[in-house]
Amino acid sequence: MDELRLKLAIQKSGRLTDPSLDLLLRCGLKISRGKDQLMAYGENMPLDVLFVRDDDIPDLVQEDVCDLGLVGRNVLEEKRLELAARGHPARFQPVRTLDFGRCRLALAVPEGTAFEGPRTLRGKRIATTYPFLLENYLRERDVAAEIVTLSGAVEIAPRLGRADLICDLVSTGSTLQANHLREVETVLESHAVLIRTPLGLPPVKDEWVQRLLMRIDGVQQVRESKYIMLHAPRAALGEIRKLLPGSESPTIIPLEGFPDRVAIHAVCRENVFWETLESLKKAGASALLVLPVEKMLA
Ligand code: PRT
Ligand code: ZN
Repeated sequence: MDELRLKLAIQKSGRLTDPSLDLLLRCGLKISRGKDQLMAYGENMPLDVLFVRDDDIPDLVQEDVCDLGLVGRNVLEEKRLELAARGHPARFQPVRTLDFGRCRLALAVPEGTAFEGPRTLRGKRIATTYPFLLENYLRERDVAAEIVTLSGAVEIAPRLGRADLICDLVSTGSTLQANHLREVETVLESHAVLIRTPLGLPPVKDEWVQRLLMRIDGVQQVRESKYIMLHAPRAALGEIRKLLPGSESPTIIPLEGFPDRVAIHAVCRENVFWETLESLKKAGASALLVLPVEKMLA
């Protein structure tokens, strides 16, 4: 019955590994994974996890080895362009944007070098590990430059005289700074995405994909969500509802012995700050309580 188990590829060891495993854990998946093991068996779901290099994840879905994958948008879009250049359509679909792996593919020039927009790039040598994304960026801006494709350590290419500037991933910017480079343009905003095969799956598998998607949505909503409880004068209900951040329909409960006051319970889909609590208090609220939300299913 192995063909009825979903296969999901995630990064074996790197920046996406921990947040990917954490997401799956929060979705309720229990896996047993030995060290250096390539595959982990889902004990409580028909879903197995394959641990691979992030660059291989789109290919595994493309070639139907895996049904799902968790990968950076940067890797995905590079692969899509590479496939297109070879005349192949991509056979993976991004189905969810995830709230980790944030970074950007950006152009950076050595400190002290002028940059006046993309036309400055004309005739320049640009080092990158993302030649297709860079080529696409240059083509859209009608700029002819030389792309120097490297497999890593892009940030030292200008110092080694191999390139005039670089196109690389940036998150905090400290690597650029350490290498005396200045970020000048964003080529692509990136974050982790869940991809799936566009192929129709057997109903049992498809049902689990839907369940997983629903759980992922729940997990992501919950991260920011808070449950808030308070007492308030009935007369201030309108004002208080307006103050509750990102809550749709609060529950209003009468308070025994206090005909003019009610209890309000609401799920706020944004963080609740002290300022909000202070405003609520000013509007007449008391007994304010803010709790984290553990799970959510819309
Ligand atoms: O072995 P494998 O091929 O699987 O791993 P890898 O080395 O290719 O990837 P890895 O683990 O470095 O990154 C995996 C994914 O994480 C990337 O494809 C991005 O989608 C995402 N990501 C998020 C990042 C960063 N942030 C990031 N900062 N990937 C790389 N970096 C690099 C950056 O280029 C710089 O060299 O990390 C360094 C530190 O960045 P700063 O700006 O914080 O200094
Ligand atoms: Zn990689």
